Order: sequence, then C-alpha cells, then structure tokens
Amino acid sequence: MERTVDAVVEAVAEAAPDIRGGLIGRRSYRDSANASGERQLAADVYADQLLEERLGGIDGVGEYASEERQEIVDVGEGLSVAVDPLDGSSNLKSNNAMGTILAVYDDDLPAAGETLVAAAFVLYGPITSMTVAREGVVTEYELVDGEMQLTEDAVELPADPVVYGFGGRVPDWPDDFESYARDVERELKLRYGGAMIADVNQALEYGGVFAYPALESAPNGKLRLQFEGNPIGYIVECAGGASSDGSQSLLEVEPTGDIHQRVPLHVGNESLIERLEASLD
Ligand code: P6P
Repeated sequence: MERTVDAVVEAVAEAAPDIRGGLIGRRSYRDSANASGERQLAADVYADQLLEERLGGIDGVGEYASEERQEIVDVGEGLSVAVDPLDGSSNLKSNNAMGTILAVYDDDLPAAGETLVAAAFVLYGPITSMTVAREGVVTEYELVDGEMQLTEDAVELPADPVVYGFGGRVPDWPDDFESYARDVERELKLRYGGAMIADVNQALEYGGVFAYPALESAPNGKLRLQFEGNPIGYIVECAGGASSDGSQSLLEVEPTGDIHQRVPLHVGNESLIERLEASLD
C-alpha cells in the first residue's frame, strides 16, 4: 500500500506543472456542467482528464472519482482516489489562486473519511506548493518542475488563531452560525479568496478557521464530502487542528452513497471548532 500511496502522491506532483501550464487558453466556460450542476471551465475538464490518465494507470489503484464527473471509474484493484482537479476554478478568470485536492481511501467509494490513508493538496499560488498528510503527519513541499522539494516536515496549526474565512452569503447563514461568525469577526482578520485550498492554507499557516457552513438555502452546504470535506478535514486534523460538519469530525460523517454528497465544512484550531459546535443549535 505504501508504494501505491507514494506513486499516487508523486503522480499528482508531476501533473501539477502540466495542470498549471494548461490553464492558459482554458479560461472559458464550456456548455457542460459538472455533477453538482456547476458550470465547467475548459481547465476543469482538462485537469480531470489528465489526472485520470496519470492516476488511473497506477498499479494498486482500483477506483478514480472526480468532482468533475458523474460516475466513479473502475481502473483496476486496490485503493480509491478521489480528486477535485481544480478547486476554486472560478478564480481562473480573475487570475487568483486555485488548487488540486487528492484523497486516497482504503475502501470503495464513496468512503468514510476514517478510511483515508493519505490526503494532499496542490496550491497554485505565487509558488506551486503541495501539502501532504500521511500517518498523522503533514509535510509541505515546493514543486519545481513536478519535483517535490521539502519545505516543512511537520506542519502544525499555530496555537494562536489569526485569520478566518467564511463562505456563502451572510443573509443565507442560519442565525446560529451568524452569531458565531460575528464573534469571530471581532477577534480575527478576514481572509477569504474563493478557493478553499488557498483559504485553508491561510489558516494552516497563521492559525484560524475556514468554513463553508450549512446555509438556509442549502442545509448541507456547498462543498463535497469525498473530494473536499474528508481530505481537508484529514489534513487539518493531522496538523493538530479540528474539523466538523457542525456536530462531529468530518471524518466521522457517514457516506450516503452519493459520490457528490455535500457537507457543511468547518476546519481550524480546535478551540474555534469547539466554539462553533457549541454555537450551533
Ligand atoms: P463561493 C470553489 O468553487 C469552491 O468549491 C471552494 O473552493 C470555495 O471555498 C467555494 O466553492 C467558494 O464558493 O460561494 O464563495 O463562490
């Protein structure tokens, strides 16, 4: 299994320069929508096809699933990989940060977060970086031509939180979340850029909280359990933080059978997540 996880992580690192390089000329929306009904950029489809090629061919990978496609793809026997090929792709038109999210499950999809054996994200910022969580440890790399160059070998959330970022529209927040948000706003600095990976990385770097909560209009929130909630929850918990769907760790959320199941997502310093859960009725 270790060798397969190594191969999957390295394949995503090697794909990163191709994904980043392929953004130019792919900033237009296609006529299609993804399985969550969101408009697709040409870059979304390109990144998804590239990752399926690279990951689906790895010995020891049995399933491939992506936020950009309806169905799970059977690619052999072994671990299951679930990806958000281009998280925050709507930032492409405004030339802001985006990411690629990877989840590696030791179970058939859709799988519980507790079956994760690794999770990672690539952040296409001023520098292309990669953050990998395995066996309880979070490691950060700079990617140079797809090569993983170690920059931090034990990423830990700073004890004193500094930043927050909350998604959704304020009028659409339930009253209990809004009350929590008003308290946090008085204590921390706003960092919200529209790509979860970039916003979560602010909290990982400086300490704080990111949430895309349940909304009045969308009680399960916007983000997807398999491709976003589980891997990001796993990474933040491995970095000494906490995650929650509002009442439990994201890793304990039962999959419903829908690979595109949405979940309210809150991650960050344990104290801030405890306060959140205490605030929600
Ligand atoms: P909104 C990007 O589309 C995404 O899936 C996450 O990366 C991000 O946190 C969220 O949706 C942004 O949503 O409603 O603020 O545009």
